[in-house]
Amino acid sequence: MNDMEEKFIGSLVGAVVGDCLGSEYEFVTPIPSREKMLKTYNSPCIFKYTDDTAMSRSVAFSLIEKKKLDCIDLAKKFTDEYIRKPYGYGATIGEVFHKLNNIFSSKEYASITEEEIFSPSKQQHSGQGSFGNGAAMRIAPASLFGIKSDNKEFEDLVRKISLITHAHPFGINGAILEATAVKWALKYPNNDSDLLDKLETFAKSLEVDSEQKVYQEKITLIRQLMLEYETSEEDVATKLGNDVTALNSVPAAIYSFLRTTKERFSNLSPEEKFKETILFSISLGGDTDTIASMAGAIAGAAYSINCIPKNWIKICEGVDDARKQAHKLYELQHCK
Ligand code: F2R
Ligand code: MG
Ligand code: MG
Ligand code: MG
Repeated sequence: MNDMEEKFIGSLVGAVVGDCLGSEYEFVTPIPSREKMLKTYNSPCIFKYTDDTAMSRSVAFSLIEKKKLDCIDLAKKFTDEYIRKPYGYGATIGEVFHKLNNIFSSKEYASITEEEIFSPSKQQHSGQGSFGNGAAMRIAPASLFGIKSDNKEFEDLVRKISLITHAHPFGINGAILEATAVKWALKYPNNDSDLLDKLETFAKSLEVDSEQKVYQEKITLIRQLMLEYETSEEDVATKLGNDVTALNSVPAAIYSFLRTTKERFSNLSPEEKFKETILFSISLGGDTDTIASMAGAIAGAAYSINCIPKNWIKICEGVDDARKQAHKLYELQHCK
């Protein structure tokens, strides 16, 4: 297996591990100490995955099966999975799936249009759309699939995957920035661009027509945090956020990874850096499964599958499937 395939697998497995381990503490207060956390992860249990992984699996499955983005197929896969197991999802996303289910049950599949598929998400929150982090939390497979796409193609791919459930610009832009970070990490440490510069350029173009430069402001905050030797979890959570919105979770996930590239961690092995990313992201509290899953997708891509602790791999549900899906996405992009 070559380095890039190991990074593909690292990314999808990293996302599953973050979701499974993080879900133990989603909205738990107070977050226990690192020692207590590590003790819990040493206990002989299986940690189950949640909606984050359920939706990522559908994204990967659809891209692999169709070899392109087919939004109608992906919407059907999301909906069938939700109907089969509707627990642990965002508070309002179920409305989208019930409407999609009505479309799929009342019409001939071949007659359904993309416009109809995007309509339920546009109706959410009085027509504003959702700004939850549900589009960003499932996006890593798109980074693998779009590894060779140019910026425009990549943005379109992520935007359409997001639009099935999340129509608010904050929800979509969060997914584009998370996907960009994962794609960048697949080329780390030999990437010749700086991640924050890249994200800032993307955020500027995404927010060019908006009065609110919300993601650009978060990137500035990450830059400031990167200059500090260390900042407490509480301060990072206050500055970057730790809730179920994309704006208050994607920047926290990106920082959780970037922090491990600081000089003060240069003596850590890649495995220790992956662990540090996950434990720090969970220690931020709040939406821990999702922040750890998004951080895990970036760190797993950067440090590769060999750096994900074997004892964590063993206790997380869904790792084997993530491995297989990453392998197939690798074959799709590198063995044509
Ligand atoms: N839902 C959970 N965990 C339980 C969280 C309970 C918590 N106390 C809380 O909800 O605050 N986890 C899973 O949900 C998150 C992903 O959510 P997703 O897919 O984005 O769903 P949804 O329903 O679209 O949005 C999430 C919440 O944000 C509010 N919201 C979204 N857009 C809004 C808008 N335009 N105006 C006002 N509120 C908006 C929704 O009402 C939802 O409460 C992940 O954490 C996943 O693990
Ligand atoms: Mg979840
Ligand atoms: Mg919603
Ligand atoms: Mg969550």
